[in-house]
Amino acid sequence: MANIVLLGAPIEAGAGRRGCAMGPAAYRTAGLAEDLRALGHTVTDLGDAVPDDTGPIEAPFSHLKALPTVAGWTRSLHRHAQDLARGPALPIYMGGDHALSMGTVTGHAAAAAELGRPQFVLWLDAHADFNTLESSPSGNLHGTPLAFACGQEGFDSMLGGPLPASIDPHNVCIIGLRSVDGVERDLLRASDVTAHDMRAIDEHGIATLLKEFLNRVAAANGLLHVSLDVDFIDPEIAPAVGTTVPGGATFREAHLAMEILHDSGLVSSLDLVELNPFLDIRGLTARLMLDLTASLFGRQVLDRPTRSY
Ligand code: B3U
Ligand code: MN
Ligand code: MN
Repeated sequence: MANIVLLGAPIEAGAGRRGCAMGPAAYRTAGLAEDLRALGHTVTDLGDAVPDDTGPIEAPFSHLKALPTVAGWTRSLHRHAQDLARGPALPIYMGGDHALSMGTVTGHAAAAAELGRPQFVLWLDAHADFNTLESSPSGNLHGTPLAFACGQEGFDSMLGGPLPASIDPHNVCIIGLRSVDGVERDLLRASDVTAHDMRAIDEHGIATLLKEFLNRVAAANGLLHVSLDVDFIDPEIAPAVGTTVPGGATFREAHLAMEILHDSGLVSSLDLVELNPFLDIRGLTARLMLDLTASLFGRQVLDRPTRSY
């Protein structure tokens, strides 16, 4: 059984609309800790992280939104993640928009470098989040965290200096892609990142794509951070997200991915990002995210009582 810590990261400054700051509260209300305990895990809720006060930071490009706020979150979450990665428990970061991964992924990368182990990242998302500060078409920083974590240039304002350790793009796998910007696509192609769009899922099945990557993680004795964006899932069943893109992962594809991740025993940290409870329908999306998390932590169909009517 796992020893799990929950850390809330109520950041919404990276997204184009407000509401993600309510994400951690929604996960608590829906009963994330209780669901994980019901599976036999030990769960400690550490409460919510607080962003650093960075003072004024001049944005390198004027269209960037809320850069000092996002930098404050990045610095705080980077420290939290590095500390938690050194400890015995498996952290789940309850977002918050995807800009929170600027802190979590880089914190885990720094801790992995201390251990001398390779850090792998699985990015489950409709978007690549591989824009740089310069290429971002919207100025919304939740479109940039993977580029930052992979050591793309121009991000020194985020941590107030160069990254202590970046993620080797060869150790990154994105699954679920269906919206990538022009320059972002060029950057992605020029990198060593493995990127699977929805067509790849249609043609090969999500199990094949995921297992290929997990075999690499296992062969390298790597640590695995999973970053789960709500918009990975089809908006018909996960509507509580600011940037809906049709044609996402189905209920079964998403659960199967979580079940395979559980069986691999490789996951060492998890982000749950982009839940916007303000856009939800009676807690539907929050509950789906809980159920997916439960699958990742070992819930199986036969654990659930069959309801009879
Ligand atoms: N690639 C676009 C859109 C986007 C990225 N992530 C989300 N939306 N959620 C951008 O603004 O960078
Ligand atoms: Mn994202
Ligand atoms: Mn997305």
